[in-house]
Amino acid sequence: MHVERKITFCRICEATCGLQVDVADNRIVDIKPDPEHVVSKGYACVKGTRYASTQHSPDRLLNPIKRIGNEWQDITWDQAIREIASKLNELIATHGPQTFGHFVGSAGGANVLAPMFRGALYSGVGSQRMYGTGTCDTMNKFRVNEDMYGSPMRLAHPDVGNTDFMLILGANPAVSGNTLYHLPRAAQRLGAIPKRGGRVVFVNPRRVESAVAGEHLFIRPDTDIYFLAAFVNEMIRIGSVDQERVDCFMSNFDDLAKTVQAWTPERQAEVTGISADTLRELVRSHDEAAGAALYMATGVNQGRSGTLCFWLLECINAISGNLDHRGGTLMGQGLVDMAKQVTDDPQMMTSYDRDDDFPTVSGQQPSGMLADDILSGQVTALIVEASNPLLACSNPDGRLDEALASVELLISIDLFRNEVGDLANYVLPATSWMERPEIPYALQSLAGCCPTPYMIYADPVLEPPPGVRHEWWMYTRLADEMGVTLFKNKALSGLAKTAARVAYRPVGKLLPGPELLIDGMLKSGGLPGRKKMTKHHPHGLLLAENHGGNFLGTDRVLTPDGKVDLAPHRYIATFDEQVERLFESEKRNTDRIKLIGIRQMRRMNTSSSNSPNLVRETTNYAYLSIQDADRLDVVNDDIIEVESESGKIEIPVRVTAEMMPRTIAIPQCWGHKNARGLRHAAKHPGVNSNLLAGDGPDNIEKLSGMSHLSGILIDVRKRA
Ligand SMILES: Nc1nc2c(c(=O)[nH]1)N[C@H]1C(S)=C(S)[C@@H](COP(=O)(O)OP(=O)(O)OC[C@H]3O[C@@H](n4cnc5c(=O)[nH]c(N)nc54)[C@H](O)[C@@H]3O)O[C@H]1N2
Ligand SMILES: Nc1nc2c(c(=O)[nH]1)N[C@H]1C(S)=C(S)[C@@H](COP(=O)(O)OP(=O)(O)OC[C@H]3O[C@@H](n4cnc5c(=O)[nH]c(N)nc54)[C@H](O)[C@@H]3O)O[C@H]1N2
Ligand code: SF4
Ligand SMILES: [Mo]
Repeated sequence: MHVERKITFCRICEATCGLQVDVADNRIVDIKPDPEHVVSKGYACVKGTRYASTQHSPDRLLNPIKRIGNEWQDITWDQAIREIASKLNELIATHGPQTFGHFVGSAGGANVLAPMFRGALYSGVGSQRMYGTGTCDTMNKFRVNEDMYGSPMRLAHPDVGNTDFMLILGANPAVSGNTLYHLPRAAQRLGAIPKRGGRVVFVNPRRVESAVAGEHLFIRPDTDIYFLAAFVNEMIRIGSVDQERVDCFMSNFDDLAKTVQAWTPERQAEVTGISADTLRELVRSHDEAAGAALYMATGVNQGRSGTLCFWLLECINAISGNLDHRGGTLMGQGLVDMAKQVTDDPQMMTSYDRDDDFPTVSGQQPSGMLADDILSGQVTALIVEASNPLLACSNPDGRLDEALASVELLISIDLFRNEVGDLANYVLPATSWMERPEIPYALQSLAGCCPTPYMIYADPVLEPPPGVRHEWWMYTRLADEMGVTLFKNKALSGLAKTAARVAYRPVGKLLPGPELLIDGMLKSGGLPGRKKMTKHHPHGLLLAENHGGNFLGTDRVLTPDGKVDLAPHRYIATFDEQVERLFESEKRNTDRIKLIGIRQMRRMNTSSSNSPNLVRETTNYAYLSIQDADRLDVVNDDIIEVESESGKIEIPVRVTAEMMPRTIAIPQCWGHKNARGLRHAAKHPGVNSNLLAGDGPDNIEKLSGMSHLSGILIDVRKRA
């Protein structure tokens, strides 16, 4: 057996760690961390090193399949594309283009080519109905970037290697691999901050794994808005504002100051669980640090005020003089200036094109409206790509199952027949990241969200099975068959369609495919093309360090006046309308329990559940504090009933000192009870905590369309 070692990088999470993959006969023999990768330097987690069990799973789909009643039939790609295109044209002719929806999941974010072709198909058809788990994840940040800096993709990242003070709210980078900026070896790199005399403080309702790198403070879920408002107010009171920088480079400081003036450290303490003294001490320490950065992620994004929270957090970074400053937060430079480019793309800029008052942000409509939009007849055809929204999204009492089952034409593009696939009319098998040529995530590669700037390109490690296809190919073939022009350009559209038509014929092997676009991206960044990158820089190529001082006062600030907007008027209005009101209800509910989620090292959302080498537990558990367990009279393995306004579940208990009292954590993305195409997952289904999350207008954050998935009020009792 001839074993060949190939160097690549993992695309399961945003850490994109370097990997060495030993391959024989087009199968993975072994995966190890790549010790020579320029940033991950020999780190990789178990999800990456055990990917073979997903890649070579006996459940992997190897041909397109079509559902006829309860039976599945293997069909050819010609038949699949022909039948789907014809049904789509029929539905669009009857109901108009908005009837054709799309839903993309997190794995779609790792794919650099698919989004261009997916976007081109939908804009060619004229449909804006593109949803995704982005509105379960992080759309609030894109909204704020657009309003403060002029583009959704102008995203600042902490200068982890040089900072003296980092405050991290609602994130657990040591397990999650971090999100929206590139930080492999997160535990080690954050742990280096206290070692060099700085501080890292985790603000989190759970004492998370990452907190071993620094300090930890409990905060009551979904109260970060009061903490952040008081932080800004206290900064202004003690004179921790870099007034010169604010005057030169920022607008509307007075409106910001006025908005937060009622929020004293004492007032926030009434609901957050963080004392006034602790907050004052943090603000002083932040003020004294030579470079300081605040960062937040999904735990705060998924609350009811995710956009307002990120706005205030970015204001703290900006008015303290830390934005665009070494040791603070930096604006990276990618291969191209994607942030500038998307400002010319109406699909990517915030619009209010729906009938309700929810925005489309960065190309995504609220996933929390999907069931409503389907059940009201607005969406009759839906492609779900790389996602399992039935488990990942709010699904009050299974309403999304009911909605997806009623879609006239449902298509799942996936490696497996997951729960959505099971309801679909067609499942189209896609290539895995091991089978794709790629550069890392767009935010890393094209927007430069990288504290250690570098670039890597990897050829496919494996030949895809003969019956699976890349997503770019599927979208292009559908466009061809439907008669849709791609890229609003007949010549380009013709080229793409020809490339797709011949891609799987012998002649296709001789012709360049869309990988050429990756060459184009590398070369626009002044780097060698793919061939030279693999030959000379297989472990990545370090790029010039970012020292700051390259953003404020330059044409990279894309707002109309070239200044950072510290008080977008919609935010002030929303703050005034919402924050006092929610504070009152918060005070009324201090005794009640709130629900949050947990990411687990061996599971990537729903995607790892079918891997016997990763998931051996038979169920997920509800984690609760010792105080709550005493009060509820439960011990480990007792079953509790958990009820919210939207649903009810039963789940076994684990008692732990990690949890803040009056808070329960349940690992999300479990609940594979209908997983007929995922045989291992079906053996350990666990419980879907998103049956407790509401959907529809009352459960969606108005500025970004984010679903309310964390900090949900619940009632808990021991099962009789
Ligand atoms: N309560 C609660 N709910 C949450 C969250 C939370 O914190 N709390 N987190 C939310 C977040 S941030 C997210 S992103 C979502 C995650 O949910 P999703 O975005 O749906 O992601 P996954 O479950 O990882 O992936 C779903 C499918 O992608 C398929 N897949 C994997 N790789 C590929 C590929 O290369 N191509 C294709 N076509 N398919 C592929 C897998 O087989 C799987 O069936 O969950 C959200 N739900
Ligand atoms: N192992 C693993 N890695 C993953 C994933 C996975 O499923 N498994 N998913 C990937 C995806 S899609 C994403 S988006 C990223 C997300 O990356 P992270 O955002 O770092 O994800 P989490 O680990 O869920 O961290 C969220 C934290 O918020 C806390 N929290 C919950 N509610 C609140 C609140 O109201 N306030 C505060 N301050 N904290 C709160 C939770 O206790 C939790 O520790 O992770 C990615 N990486
Ligand atoms: S941390 Fe993320 S990128 Fe690194 S090996 Fe694990 S799953 Fe892959
Ligand atoms: Mo996510």
